[in-house]
Amino acid sequence: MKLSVPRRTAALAAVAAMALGGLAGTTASAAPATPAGALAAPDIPLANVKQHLADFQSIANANGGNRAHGRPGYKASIDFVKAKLDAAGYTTSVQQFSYNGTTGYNLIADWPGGDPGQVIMAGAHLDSVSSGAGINDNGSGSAAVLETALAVSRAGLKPTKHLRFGWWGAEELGLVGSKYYVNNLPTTERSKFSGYLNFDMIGSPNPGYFVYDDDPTIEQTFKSYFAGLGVPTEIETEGDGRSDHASFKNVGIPVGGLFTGASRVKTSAQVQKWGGTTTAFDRCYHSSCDTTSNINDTALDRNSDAVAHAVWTLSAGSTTPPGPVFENTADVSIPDNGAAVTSTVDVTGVTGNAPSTLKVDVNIVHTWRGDLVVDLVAPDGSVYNLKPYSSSDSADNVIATYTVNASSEVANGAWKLRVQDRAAQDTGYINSFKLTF
Ligand code: DTR
Ligand code: CA
Ligand code: ZN
Ligand code: ZN
Repeated sequence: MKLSVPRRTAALAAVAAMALGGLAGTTASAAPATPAGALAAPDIPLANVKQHLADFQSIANANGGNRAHGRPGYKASIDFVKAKLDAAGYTTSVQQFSYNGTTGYNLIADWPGGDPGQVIMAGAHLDSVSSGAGINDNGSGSAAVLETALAVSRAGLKPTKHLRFGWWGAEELGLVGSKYYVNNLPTTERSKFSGYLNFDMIGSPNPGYFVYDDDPTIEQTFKSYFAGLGVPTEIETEGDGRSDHASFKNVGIPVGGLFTGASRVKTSAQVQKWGGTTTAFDRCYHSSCDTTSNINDTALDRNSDAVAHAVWTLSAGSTTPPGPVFENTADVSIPDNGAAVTSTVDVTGVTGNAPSTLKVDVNIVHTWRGDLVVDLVAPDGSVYNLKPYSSSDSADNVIATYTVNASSEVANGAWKLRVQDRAAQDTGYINSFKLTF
């Protein structure tokens, strides 16, 4: 049992703080396949996406068979996705709302960097209906957006625009979570959105390939991707109002998205185009059989890769090679409830200032990480809080990548990772500390 210690009100100084700036428009012309100077998106590994679906299935199995609003399986899904994003260097926040007398949650994840006045957001609803696990509806969209966000992190993407990702609660009850999010965005914030991309049911077992017919630039981005695969697409006609993009469209934000079909029956002409059978695109729509066996792998793979293509293209991201790396792997013991200790890296040979996306890889072994306050101290003594004290975070170890806007700091000099254990019991040590410029 931890001793209660006043929680630090942690002002996370410049750790990917994202203030949003002015409006950026989208052009009506067709988006280039990959803008000049931007690199093509990586392939999204289908196996990774399917692993997320398997994890969603396990969560449902362990929580009454569903991941519905107001049920334990939904909050467990939020916690699952959030943990992966935190470990990948995202700035995450969980937005609570109330509906039908129960608490709902939206998860928002910001990728540090990019123009805060031009926000590209990709999202999916994370809730299922109460009758089942909701693997296609909408584990498929949630998993593809999650894996794309993780791919952004793996690539060290440096987008021109600011990237944000969202997982919505209570969509099945009427787009409740996404409406709450948009309605609580001040008008000035809404006007900074360049676009919102929605992914709801993108792995249907008898799939069609539908593209939302909303913003022309976003629509063309998806269409050209599938054309490059030689896969014909159709305009999604029944989509208006049928998923979370409607919340954004209703306030004037450009939207787009993908869909592989629900209970509607595939026509014979569509069978000619896409294969499959003249039955429902998803015969398990809103049913208990919407499990991991209710997925078409080819559709899930193609659509996951299309998500990444759109995120890379519309944010005009480029993966510039990472700069020099400086690391200290010497173990430094952390006194229990005692004085702060440091691990130092001496940076040399880097001209000018540090970047706005300085990567700080932290590896601390500890049996109750909530005890720890972790700071990055620049050569001139400026302190950047990476992790605040938490009386409730009882998990082990701090193994994370933080992205710090250190652009006001001269690069060369002694950079320190400073760690202090603020509560008695549980001990640990700094295992390693690495800076990538
Ligand atoms: N309402 C969505 C499923 C859905 C039905 N038609 C469309 C069109 C476009 C996107 C999604 C949908 C749900 O049940 O979550
Ligand atoms: Ca893939
Ligand atoms: Zn649904
Ligand atoms: Zn859905």
